[in-house]
Amino acid sequence: MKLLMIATALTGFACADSLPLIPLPVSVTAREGAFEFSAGTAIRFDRDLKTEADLFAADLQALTGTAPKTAAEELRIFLHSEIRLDLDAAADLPAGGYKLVISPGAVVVTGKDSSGVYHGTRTILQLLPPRGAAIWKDETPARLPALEITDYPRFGWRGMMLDVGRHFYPVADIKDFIDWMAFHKLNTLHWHLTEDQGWRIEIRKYPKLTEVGAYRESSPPYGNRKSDDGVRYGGFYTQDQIREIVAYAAARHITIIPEIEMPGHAAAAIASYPELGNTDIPGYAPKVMTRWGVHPYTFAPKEETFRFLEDVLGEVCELFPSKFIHIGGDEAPKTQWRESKFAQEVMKREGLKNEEELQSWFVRRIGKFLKSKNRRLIGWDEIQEGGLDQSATMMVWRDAKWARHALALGNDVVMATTSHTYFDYYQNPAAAELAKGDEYEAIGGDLPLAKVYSYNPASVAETPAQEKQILGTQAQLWTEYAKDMKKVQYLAFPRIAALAEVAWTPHESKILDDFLSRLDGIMKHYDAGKLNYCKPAGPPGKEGRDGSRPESPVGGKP
Ligand code: TNX
Repeated sequence: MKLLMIATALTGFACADSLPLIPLPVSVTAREGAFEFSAGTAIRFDRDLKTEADLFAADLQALTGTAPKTAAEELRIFLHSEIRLDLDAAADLPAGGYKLVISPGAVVVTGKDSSGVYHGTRTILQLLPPRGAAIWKDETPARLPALEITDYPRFGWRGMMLDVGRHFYPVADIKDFIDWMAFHKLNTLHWHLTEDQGWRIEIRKYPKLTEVGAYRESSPPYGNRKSDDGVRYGGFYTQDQIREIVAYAAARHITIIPEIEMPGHAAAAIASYPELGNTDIPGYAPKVMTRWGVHPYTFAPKEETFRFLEDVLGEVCELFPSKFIHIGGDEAPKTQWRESKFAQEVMKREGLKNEEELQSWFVRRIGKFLKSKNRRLIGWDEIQEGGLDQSATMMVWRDAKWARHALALGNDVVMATTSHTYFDYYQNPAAAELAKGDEYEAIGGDLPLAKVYSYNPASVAETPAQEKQILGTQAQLWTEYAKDMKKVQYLAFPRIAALAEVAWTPHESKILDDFLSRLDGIMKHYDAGKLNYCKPAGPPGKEGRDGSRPESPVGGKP
């Protein structure tokens, strides 16, 4: 054992797998020696990489306490110790890919594009000791093992969905969440901005959406989902805040995909502008909902609604440069459309056989509008139930059969299946979590870390062409049971690490035990960043990885 440790110290590391990197790079080759990184190490950058260089410099300053010198490549100043950030558009790498060469004399990151360079800098940060580690205080250089990494993502869509409708998080919390996504090389934040229980985005043309729709009169407390706390709750993001967050994410190579829910999960919007609902049904009385679950309020299929939605989406398109705009489409009960004479007349007029077809007709109209804005429509998998436009992308959350259905029709798909990506489920046994207090309540169901890790989003594809239609995968953070960012973190981490590897690393390279040992290193970064993550419980009857008993898995109090 001692001999092995000495050998490791000499060569830097014994094998690639022992490097604390998540997601695991595509290829790592060990070389002789190490690069000595210190506060004096400078960053030399290609002039098109100023943003990446500045962000990396700030990250390094957070470690060493000193802002590293940065110099554009064309300034031929001598730097005695440097990390070089280069671009090589001709490099034989997929988009987002990079090469990292660490040698005793220098560290060089070469990206296919700027996102590749950014990913390379995240790898370096994972290789360095975390913030606050003793080494940063005593001024000994940190040793980066000499190596060559060639790395690129498996999927172009590596995402997290965050629901801010059920609970609302301040701008600073969203930025912090984005930083942690970037640390894991995730690149898509699907921002679920509207819900029955709250509308969270300022729309200039319709001020009541936030005056009325952003507030509810009560919420269910933790531990008793069928009751009411009687406390008014709400909040929303101004357009300036949204621009700020979009720019913050973009600098970190994360695209934000906004979601505006229609025709269901729309009670808050309908409460703000009641004329947009099915006003001709008995007992029509929309309000911002105070309980979770599925509610019957849906937009009426009338011209006024389409004008409203196009105006809203017009403002959304101005705020969000993403190619995709998410229009929701999930869990839209058909009860009100069945009851509404007006909706039934529209169905007759348009020759639609049932309410599912009415939803597809609704979605097609919105799709046409988005196309006119040069955007692509994406929606939850229910939007295919009544027929589907070829250009629509399907976000599959229910059974894999809906993925197969969309793939067979030739549509693109993002895999977001409940079985493997619902981070609002328990990651340790529910009884153990609830024993710690009501604030540990999750929606239900089990989704342990290992199950997330086992996910193969492409398993539904039957041909290589279908495999290409799978754009990627994302995890969902529905936030009925996450009143603050601490609880969001507790649900998200460390499962986010498993998802990141599912989305980035070739499926054949994934080995659970190896992932878990690398996760030990990543958790040191979590600790240093004061992230409120859930410590995974060990196998039944044995001590957990952190020494705790599985009956009482340790986790910071949310
Ligand atoms: C279903 S998944 C929903 C959400 C809930 C979630 C809870 C989907 C597209 N809709 O509205 O928050 O279940 O797990």
